[in-house]
Amino acid sequence: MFHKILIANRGEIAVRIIRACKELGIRSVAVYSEADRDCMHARLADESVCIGPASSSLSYLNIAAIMAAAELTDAQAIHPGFGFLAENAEFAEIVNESGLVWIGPTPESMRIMGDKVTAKKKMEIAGVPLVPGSDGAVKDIEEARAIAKKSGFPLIIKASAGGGGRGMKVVHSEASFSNAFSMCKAEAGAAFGDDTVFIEKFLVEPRHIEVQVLGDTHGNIVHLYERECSMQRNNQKVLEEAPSPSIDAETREKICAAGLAAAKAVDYVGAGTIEFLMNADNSFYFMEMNTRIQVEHPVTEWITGVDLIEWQIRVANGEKLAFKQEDLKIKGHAIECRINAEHPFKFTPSPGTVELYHAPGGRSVRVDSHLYTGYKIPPHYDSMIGKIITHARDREKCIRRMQRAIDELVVLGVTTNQELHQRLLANPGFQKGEFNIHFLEKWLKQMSL
Ligand code: MV4
Repeated sequence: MFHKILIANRGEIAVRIIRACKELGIRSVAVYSEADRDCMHARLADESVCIGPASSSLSYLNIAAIMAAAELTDAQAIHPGFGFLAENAEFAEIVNESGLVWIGPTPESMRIMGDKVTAKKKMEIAGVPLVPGSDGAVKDIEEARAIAKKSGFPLIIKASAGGGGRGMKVVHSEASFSNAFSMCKAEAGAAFGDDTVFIEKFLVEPRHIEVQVLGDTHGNIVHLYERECSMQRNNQKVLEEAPSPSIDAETREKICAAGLAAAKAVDYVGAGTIEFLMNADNSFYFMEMNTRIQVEHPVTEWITGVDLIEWQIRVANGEKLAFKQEDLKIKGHAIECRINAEHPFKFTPSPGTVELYHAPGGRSVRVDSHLYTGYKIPPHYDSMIGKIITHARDREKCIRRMQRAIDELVVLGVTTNQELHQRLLANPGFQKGEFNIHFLEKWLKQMSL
C-alpha cells in the first residue's frame, strides 16, 4: 500500500479523503491556498503545503505547484477529489509520467468521456441508449437546419467539450434556431477552445438518475446501483438519494446494466458515474459520464456498505475488487442534503465567520464537513460547507430522520440553506417521490419568497 498520498483539493472532500487515508494507515499531505491556512483539511493532514494565493487558478488549479508539493513531501499518489483538476486528463498524465500514481481512471478514459461526441459514439457501440439527435458533431448551419427539421422542436444544442450544464442551449422553435446554433458554437470555442457541437431532442420533464460504477486494473467492474439526483437548481444538486424512489426493480436492473456496459466500453478503472435522463415512461438515455468521485457518493456508500474512497485508493494500488456484482445488495434508503453557506431562497453566497457550529448526530446520521466554530468561510470557493446524510430501513423513515437531523444543525454567523431543506423535506411532491429536474425551480418560483 502507498505510504503517503497528496490530496489535491480542499474543504469537505479533502477531509473525507484524509479520513480514509488515516483508516488505511496512509500518511496524508494537504495542499492549501493562502485563504485556506486555517481550513480543516490543512489541519487534519499529517503534512500541509501552501501552493499559492486564494485564487483557484493560482493554487488548486496550479499543476506545477501541486507537483512541487508532491515532490517536496515524497508523496506516492495524488487524489484529486472532485472539481478543480479531477477531470483534467492532462494533469492525470503528468502525475503518471512523474512516476506518481493518479488515483482515478486512465487519462484515456477521461479524454473519451470528456469529449461528449466521442463518448456518445462509444456508448452507441456499447448498446447504451442515446437521446435521438445528430449523428455526432454538426459541422455547419446547413447541416444543423436539416437535423432540426427532421427531429423537430424543442431541441438542445450541446458543446462537445461542455458538460454538467455548461455550453448548452435549448431551442423551442425554428425562428430562433440559427442564432442559437451560431451562439452556442462561438461560446463553446471561447469557453473550451473547441467549438464542436451536437444536437439532441430536448427531453421536457426528465429525471436525472445516475449509476455508480467501480472498476479495478484486473478487468473487474461492478455497478453500485443508482442515485436519484433530480432535486437541483441551476445545475447544482441540492438533495440526492439512493435508491431512486421513482423506479421499479425491472427499470433498476436495466439502467444499472446500461451503466455497467458504459463503464466496460472504456475499460473503466476507479470510481465513476454514468448520468442518465429518464422520461415519465421510464425510458432512459445516456447523458454523460463523470470520471471522478462525486459529492453525493455517501448515499451509495450507505446503501451498499462499500467505502468508495477506500476502494479508489485500493484499485489505484493495483488491488482486485474484493466483492462481485452478486455480493452487492441494496440495504435500506439514504438521503443527502447539501449544506451551503448561502441565502436559502435568494441563493446569494454568505461567507464569513462561523460563530457557532453544532453538527447533528444520533443513530444513522453522517456529517461530512470541514466546519468548526470560529472557522472563517472564504469567499473564493464553492459555497458548500458540508453534507448531512441519513440512512433508514425505508424512505419514509429516512426522510423523518433527515428532518430531525436538519433541525439539530446549528450554524451561526453565516446564512445557510437549512430552511430550504426543512421546507423541501416537508413538501408532499418530494415525499411522494414525484418530481423531475424542474421540480425545485418551479416550486421556488411558486413560493416567490
Ligand atoms: C438534456 C436535457 C434535456 N434533454 N439533454 C444538464 C446538465 C448536462 N449534464 C445535460 N443537461 C441536460 N441535458 C436533453 N437531450 C436537460 C438537461 C438539464 C438537466 C439535466 C440533469 C439535471 C439537471 C438539469 C437541468 C437543466 C437541464
